[in-house]
Amino acid sequence: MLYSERLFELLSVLFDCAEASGEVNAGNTIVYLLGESLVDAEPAEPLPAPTMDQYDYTFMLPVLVGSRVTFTNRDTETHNVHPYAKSRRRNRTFNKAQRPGLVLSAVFANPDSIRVTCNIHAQMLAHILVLPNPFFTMGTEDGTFTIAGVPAGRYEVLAWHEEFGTVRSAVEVRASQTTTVEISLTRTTSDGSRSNE
Ligand SMILES: [Cu+2]
Repeated sequence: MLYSERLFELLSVLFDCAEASGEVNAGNTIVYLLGESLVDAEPAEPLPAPTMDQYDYTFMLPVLVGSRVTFTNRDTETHNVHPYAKSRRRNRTFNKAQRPGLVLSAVFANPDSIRVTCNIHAQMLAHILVLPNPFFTMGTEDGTFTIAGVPAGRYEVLAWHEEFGTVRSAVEVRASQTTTVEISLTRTTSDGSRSNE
């Protein structure tokens, strides 16, 4: 197939946070696709190098398998980066102090959902989703998402939010058109265990 014949599609996802309160930020949602054929597909644009910046709040970071994550500390206090991989065989777990300005980095080699805590400040909690293909995005505060350059095909689309868990649905992305998916996250869709996949 000639490159010019390759069909790239746009998948847009509308986020509808039914029970959104002032504390829930739709932007803190990771939306991603799963499908065998996506593993070797090229993203529409190169992915930015993932950075987890510590600035004293809860946040999420989607990461492509095998990419190097940089941890920065812009606060004036020492933090501590402590990722909990689901299993040690899947990804490295470590626990390192991080003085202001110090930069740490790590590579997460397998798909995983990783909680990251700071052992010094109990309120600090972050999440890294390590994903098997580059077709993912973070939401925006108005609840809309766009994943560009998705090859035509049938996929699973997943939305993950710390408070709402994971919502899955099926999507068929057709050639030469924009596919729209509406996803509703409510507290009842969470499995209650707060785990994510
Ligand atoms: Cu801290």
